[in-house]
Amino acid sequence: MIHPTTRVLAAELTGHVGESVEISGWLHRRRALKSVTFLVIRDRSGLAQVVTTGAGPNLPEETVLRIRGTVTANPQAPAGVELTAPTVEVLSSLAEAPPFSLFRPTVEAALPVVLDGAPVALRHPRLSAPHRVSAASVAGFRATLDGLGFTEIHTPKVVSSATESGADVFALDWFGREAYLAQSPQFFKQAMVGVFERVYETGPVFRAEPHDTARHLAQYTSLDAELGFIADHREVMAVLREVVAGMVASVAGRAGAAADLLEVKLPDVPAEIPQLHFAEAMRLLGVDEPDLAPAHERWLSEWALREHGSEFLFVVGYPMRKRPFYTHPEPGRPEYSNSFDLLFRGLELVTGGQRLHRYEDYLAALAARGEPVGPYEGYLRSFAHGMPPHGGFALGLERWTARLTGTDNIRRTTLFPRDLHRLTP
Ligand code: AMO
Repeated sequence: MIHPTTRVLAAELTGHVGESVEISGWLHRRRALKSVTFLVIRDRSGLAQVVTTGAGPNLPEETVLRIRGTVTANPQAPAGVELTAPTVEVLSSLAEAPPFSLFRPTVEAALPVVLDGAPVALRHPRLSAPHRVSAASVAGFRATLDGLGFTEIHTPKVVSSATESGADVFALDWFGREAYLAQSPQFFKQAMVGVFERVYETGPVFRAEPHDTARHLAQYTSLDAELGFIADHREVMAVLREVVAGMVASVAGRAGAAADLLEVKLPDVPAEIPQLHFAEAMRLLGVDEPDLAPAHERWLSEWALREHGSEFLFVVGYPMRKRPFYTHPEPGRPEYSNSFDLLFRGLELVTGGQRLHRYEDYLAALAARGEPVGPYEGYLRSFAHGMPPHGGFALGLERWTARLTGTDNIRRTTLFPRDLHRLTP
């Protein structure tokens, strides 16, 4: 038998003026003045002020408390209410002092200090806010794709062959056999188009890239989608546009307070996101490269904002030689591909495109790259048994949240980052 809780949340107190209520949370701040002591209590909804006459209980900050008191209107108190005449019960052990003050409006500590202390540091409202934005974004991703007839799938994160490129995989011992951490759910999501037509997955992926940058992690969260019966990559881009708009709307609706705290400026998602062919991008940039460098991405983003008033830009038609073997070439211009990247505020946020779907095309693509068929045998079975034209995309969740919240480092949008140097906490 579960007893209904009598707990009232901090944000709900305004609806209970004059009543005796019970709140629970962490002692965010204790401030003793001459004749009164203020206890600020933090719970998942926000902060509540409690006033005791006299010295009040001398408890260390972060101790977990349950407090019963009378909700009293006070225009000077945050949100206009406070709890008076309280009785205080301690629920945790008396808290040790956190590595830095969690009650100050901002955190001055350097990023490594924050990350080392993450389990406690994340209690700071400004440090948890990006993760609330992230959670709301994922909810929007799911809701949009659910509405478009997609099925959510969960695929293995330990695999027997590399999915994206051989060089950047973490190898591990799997009962005496060599195995790898999955770089993406690419092959599985394609195979599941053969079952469900439209699928999506949100989950961890692993990249052993030795990049020590503000936008690379060795483990990140990939928001993947794949859909069948498309004419070409442009249908995938249209779905992606809906997804991004759904994510923005969900952040506004479900994480409004966190977004406000971080002064997030939510982007407008144009009905039609501007697009630029890779060859045209090279011409504008005045260079001739097989891929876009980070500085090129920043320049093109500024160009899209200037020319089209858009914070998003599709770059389509990347050269085939820089794309994985499953990529569909551009009809009539086989050196280019039916693939795209979506740039957002200066950064590559999404990669996607149309895939090969005929068995014989896969055999030819692997042969042309001098790659053996063996490791891909299982993957290629789907194509031997009939697959529709299809395509999909993957959006890097941490990059999205970082760009959205304007943070300088992707690690601030990851609860417990894993990178070249960091394996704890
Ligand atoms: P790709 O390898 O380009 O494509 O990855 C897709 C998106 O994932 C993000 N991303 C990263 N985020 C943080 N740290 C990293 N090391 C990192 N690497 C990539 C980026 C990127 O745009 N299978 C294809 C997708 C597809 O075609 O469906 C793939 O994985 O935001």
